[in-house]
This record gives sequence, structure tokens and C-alpha cells, in this order.
Amino acid sequence: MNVLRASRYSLAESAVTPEEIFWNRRRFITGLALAATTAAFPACRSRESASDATDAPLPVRASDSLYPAMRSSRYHVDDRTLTPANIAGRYNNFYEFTTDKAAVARLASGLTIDPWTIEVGGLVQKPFQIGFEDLIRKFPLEERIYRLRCVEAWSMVVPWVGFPFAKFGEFCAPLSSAKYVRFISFYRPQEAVGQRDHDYPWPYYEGLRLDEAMNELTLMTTGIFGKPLPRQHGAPLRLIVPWKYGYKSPKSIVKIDFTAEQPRTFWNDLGPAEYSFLSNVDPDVPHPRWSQMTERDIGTGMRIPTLKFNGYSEFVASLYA
Ligand SMILES: Nc1nc2c(c(=O)[nH]1)N[C@H]1C(S)=C(S)[C@@H](COP(=O)(O)O)O[C@H]1N2
Ligand SMILES: [Mo]
Repeated sequence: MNVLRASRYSLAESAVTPEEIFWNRRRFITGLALAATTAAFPACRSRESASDATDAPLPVRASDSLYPAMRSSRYHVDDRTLTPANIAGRYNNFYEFTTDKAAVARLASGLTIDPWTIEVGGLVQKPFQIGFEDLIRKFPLEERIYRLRCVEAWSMVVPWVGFPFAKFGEFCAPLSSAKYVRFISFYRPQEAVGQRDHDYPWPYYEGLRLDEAMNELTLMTTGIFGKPLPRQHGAPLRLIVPWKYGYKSPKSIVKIDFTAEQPRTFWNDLGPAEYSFLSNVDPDVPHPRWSQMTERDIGTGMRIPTLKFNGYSEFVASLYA
């Protein structure tokens, strides 16, 4: 097996920390200083973005001060190396903008992510709306290193930052009749060229069984690599469901509904024979057009065996017993 071995600590220290240091000591601070000056000198902004090799500038939000978050030692990946931030952030699926993975970061750079409101409804004691800046302060943030496996047979290993959906779900006080959760992404064709040009059933919609959503792994995700999510990764709020194919992890969420019936989902509606509602990672269930036995690690380029439940059997196998 061609898998690079690294101890938990060498992985964590060699791969995660430099990005954190970069962000915290230089970029975060200069970012704040820059934001203060852009108000007065808007022209500075384009110069900075041109020299910025990573991402379009994020709006300065009070929640920036919550990063980096404490790493949770419970969620680690021992048999893979962390995917570099500039590779993960330049190989994205976000069809609201384009199907060209390398162009997502550029085309998403105009998405307005502040202010951002999340609406919670359906079978809850009291439906409500909450601003992202208020939501993110309700639950302590933590960092978790997870694998992400796309149905297209590539994968990466990254440190997400967020809070468990389980805590958020409790806060929403769902009724006992609630059995599923539905997530809806933004619909803003003026800012998302893919929503104008591609004839898909926008906005993107996904769903989980309530017990899947409440599983400890399901993460309401606000950050990556020790800083707020850049737009191409689904700013300001996305879901991460690491034992399922990547399309079950919707980006840039604006609405969350608790339902009694299984919600319809975007890819299942587009290709029911290819994208099931459950979509648990499984090497033994081929996609009709390709095998799922192996995957390409986008960081190392190596082809590696795909793991049942993406390696998370100990956490989730009981959900499907
Ligand atoms: N709203 C929305 N969410 C989405 C997608 C999308 O096109 N739109 N693509 C999905 C797919 S197929 C994958 S593999 C992951 C990719 O996440 P990443 O770009 O942060 O790696 O996002 C998922 N979430
Ligand atoms: Mo994907």
C-alpha cells in the first residue's frame, strides 16, 4: 500500500502549524490593518488581492478573533498527510460558480458573505432566523482533522473548524416528529455565475436523517486551516459529513429545516441511479461509471484504497446496522 505513514504528531506539527502561524502572525494581522485602510483607500484592495497568492480578501468580521480554535485530539488521520491549503483551496466543487475546479476560488470571490442570515424552520418548537456572527458565538469552536472523499474518486485531508451539528440541533429544539434535516444553500444568481449559466435546480439542497445529523462527526463548519472559511470552501457556513461522499456536505448554507419526510437532494434528483440519498463512502459499491475501490489523494497525487465509511466505521457503522 502506497500510503505515506506519519505519526499523529508529525502530521499535526509539520502540516497544520505552519499555516496557522502564517495566518496568525502575518496575514490575519495585516488583513485587519489592510481592512482599516481600504475604507479610506479603496484602490489598495486590488493591489493586495493581486499579490495575494491564496484567496480573495474576506470581510473583516468580529468572529475572526475566534481563530485558531483548539484542536480536538479525538479526530485525527494517522495514515495520510495533510493536504496543503493552497491545493485544497484550488481544487473545489462549487457548481454555483463553475464546474472548473481550478476556477472556483476566483469566480466565488464576489460572493457577499457578511451579513449572512441562517433561517431555521420546519418541525421545531419555534422557527427562527439568526445572523452568522451571532450563531458562531453560541457554540465553542474546535478544529478537527478529517478526510474528505468526493464521489469523483479524489480525496483530501484537512483541518476544519466548527461546532458539532449535535449542539446546534439541540439548540433548535426539534419536535419528536422530526426525522430528517434539510439544508439549503444560497440563491444569488447576480453573484454566482453558475446559477445564471448552468441549468441546475438551484439553490443546492441536501439532507440527512436526523440521527446522521446528530452523530458526533457531523460538523457545522466555519473555518479551515486555522482561519475562517474562504468562499470557495463554502463560507461562511457549510456542513461536513466525513463518512459520506462530498456532495452531502453542502456549502454556504442559508436555511435548515427539520422534516418528517426524507428530503429530496440535489444530486439524487439529477441522477438517482448514481447518487443515492445515503451516499455513504463504500469501496464495494461502484458508481455506475467508475469503481470506488481507490481514490487519488490531491495533495500527494497517490492512489490509495478507499475505506468503508471513509474510515469512520467506529463512529457511524451502528447507524446502518
Ligand atoms: N452548495 C454546494 N455545496 C457543495 C457543492 C456544490 O456544488 N454546491 N459541491 C459538493 C462536492 S461534490 C464536494 S466534493 C465538496 C467539495 O468541498 P471543497 O471544495 O471545500 O473541497 O463540496 C460539496 N458541497
Ligand atoms: Mo464531490
